[in-house]
Amino acid sequence: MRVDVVTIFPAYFDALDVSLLGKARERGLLVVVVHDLRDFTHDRHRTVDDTPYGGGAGMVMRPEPWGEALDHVLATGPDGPGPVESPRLVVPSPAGRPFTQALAEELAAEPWLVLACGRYEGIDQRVVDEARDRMRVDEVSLGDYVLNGGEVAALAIVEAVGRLVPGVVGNSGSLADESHVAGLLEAPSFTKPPVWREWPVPDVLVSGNHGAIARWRRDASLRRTARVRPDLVERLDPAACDAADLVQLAALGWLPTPGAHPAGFTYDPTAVAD
Ligand code: JEK
Repeated sequence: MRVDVVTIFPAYFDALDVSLLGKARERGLLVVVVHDLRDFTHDRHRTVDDTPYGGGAGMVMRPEPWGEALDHVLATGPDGPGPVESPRLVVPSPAGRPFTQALAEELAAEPWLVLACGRYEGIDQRVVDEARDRMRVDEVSLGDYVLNGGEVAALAIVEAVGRLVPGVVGNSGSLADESHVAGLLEAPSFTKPPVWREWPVPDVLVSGNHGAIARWRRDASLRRTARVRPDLVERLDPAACDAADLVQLAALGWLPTPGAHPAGFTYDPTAVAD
């Protein structure tokens, strides 16, 4: 996969040379090319921002350098043979749609991504609207909090997408594992020593009983999700739950929602046994 990043802070992306994705890049599985937006300015001060039309606080990124930067990126292409399809443009924005694992999986199947990192109050909207005439564009948000620019979001997106590119994650079994627990938080993990500062590892995990371990992990996962992410339990598919799941969820007050489309669960405190 080829990823082009456009930013006024290329140094943020030095972090990609470290660790797992750094190795994938050495092996050529992931090619990340970072472009400095200021290289596409023409004035002495390499200006990329201006005051907002309509007034208001802060500055907005001018469209001209962005147009030239995207023209330059499109004039190159992803490495490898085959027809050159236009890339997917991903624009981090606090006003974007949520970046999810489902979108990460979709993007991991693409040969070519472009990430446009804004700063200040964001990029002149015409850049995104014009780009939609020549490529697929997604404005995405990492979550409901405000960052100072798109770079940290772009790093997170490259990491989330990059680890899904075939051959990038060393332990291929660990990715297969992730789909069967989709929609739930994971159970806690433990390693040696078996007792640390008088805190033992849960007995079942050292029992060697693989059936009991799988059940304990599933119940721990359901309990943790119900406690910290009830929104995920509401959207759980009852058809993807076994009888023991339904017993654990009922004990936590969650019952399948009758007649709901799509199916899900509803919290009913009267269902909790005391
Ligand atoms: C891209 C510039 C900074 C800061 C004004 C007023 C309420 C803020 C833009 N999850 C995420 N949070 N933030 C970003 C993100 C932030 C960015 C840019 C992404 C480019 N900034 C900035 C303040 C404001 N807004 C109304 C929200 C706008 C992000 C992602 N992905």
